[in-house]
Amino acid sequence: MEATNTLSKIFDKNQLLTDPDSLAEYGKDWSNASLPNPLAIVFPESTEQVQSLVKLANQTPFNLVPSGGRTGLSGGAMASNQEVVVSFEKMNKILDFNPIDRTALCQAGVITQQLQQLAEDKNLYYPVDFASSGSSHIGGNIATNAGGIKVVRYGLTRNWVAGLKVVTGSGEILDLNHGLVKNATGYDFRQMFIGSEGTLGFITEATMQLTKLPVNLTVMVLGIRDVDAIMKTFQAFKDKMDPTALELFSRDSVAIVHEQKGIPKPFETDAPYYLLLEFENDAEATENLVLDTFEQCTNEGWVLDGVMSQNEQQARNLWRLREDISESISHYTPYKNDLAVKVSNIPAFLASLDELIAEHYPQFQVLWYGHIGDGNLHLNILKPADMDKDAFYEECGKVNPHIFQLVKDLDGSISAEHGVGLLKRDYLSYSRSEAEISCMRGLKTMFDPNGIMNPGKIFEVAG
Ligand code: 2HG
Ligand code: ZN
Repeated sequence: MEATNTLSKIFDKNQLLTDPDSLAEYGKDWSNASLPNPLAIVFPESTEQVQSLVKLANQTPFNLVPSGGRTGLSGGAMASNQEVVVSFEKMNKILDFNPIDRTALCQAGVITQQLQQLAEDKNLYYPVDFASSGSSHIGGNIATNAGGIKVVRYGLTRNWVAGLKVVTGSGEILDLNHGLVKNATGYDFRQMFIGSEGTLGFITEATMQLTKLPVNLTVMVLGIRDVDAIMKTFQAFKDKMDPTALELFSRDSVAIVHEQKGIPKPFETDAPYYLLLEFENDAEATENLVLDTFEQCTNEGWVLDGVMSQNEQQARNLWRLREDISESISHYTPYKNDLAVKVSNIPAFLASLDELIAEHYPQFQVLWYGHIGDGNLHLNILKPADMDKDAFYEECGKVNPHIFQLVKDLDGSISAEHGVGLLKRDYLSYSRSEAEISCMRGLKTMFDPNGIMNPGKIFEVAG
């Protein structure tokens, strides 16, 4: 095959795989959004090698799909059309640490946990965190502008990218922002590449900002009476403090994590919803404030029961109630939605969504959980054991327009943190106007004139 022969001019035999098992493995991500069918997988070890590959791909031509930890849930890393998969696994080094700027220069394939660990070793903190931190890559996180469980305090991955090195679709190397805090010299292309899902170019290095370590993180899990009480409790705590996480999950989520992972329920009292609150327990006064607020919410009848961690191990165990949900439900082949509205719109959103679900999904088990502190809710519909996967997905797909219309009416997002990829592509217009999509296409043409970079992701390539 012509393309594989030419690839071996750039990649030695340790940097190129074409065996069926590797093609099947590297051609997909956690979404399993389509069938993997790549041509080859390459493992570059430098920005220059990526540049040579991109130039070759433009000439030959063939298409490229970037591959990080492949933990994506929207199909952004699926390679189903004989593309060459570019794995950043061998670009996995932290090249530099600067204690004055508090930055770490990472190659794209550095694993999130590796950066978190480096920060901790230096008595600092990399705050972007999620269940897949043990396998997701920094490059992939940036390409989807990953969110996770600490956004309410620390924001998205975007906030922590001080500089980027990218290879554009036309094979230019761009070194963007150089780690600067201030830089008012015109368009900030760095921001274009964050969240672009590899459609404009590939990230090869990133300068990541670190911050000070939080003090004595303490976790509280509260059993909540009903939907109305969720927001009231949420507000009561937000008014008094600045939590590092504020997460929601439903009774069924707890039951499944208990059944699948053996994680004990937080307390005996049954509750339809749970809130997980994490805060810096930095003074006796803080703890007293939290306990007073807890008492206030209990007296109001919003909170039915609660538990607070007394040490790190207990905090970790309570976190598992929330963090283990996604993996615990995976064998139910869930149909996933990742929705966001402004926090002020959550009550209206929850109420309408509840009605919609009761009307359209009476036959399915629906699971709620998410990052309520930043307005992001994950809605997972579980496949009945006796139902065929395709039939189930088709059924769920029919309800999408209703859900997405609701999101649109509230000026929300149809993909808060998982990206558009393949799975949300056909629904993009519920969150972005035609004028915006047309500007996106213009940008794509500018950075990737031959359309070789992760084609078909975010939007269909023009025919
Ligand atoms: C989470 O918040 C992840 O746990 C996965 O974003 C969400 O499984 C999901 O739908
Ligand atoms: Zn999430």
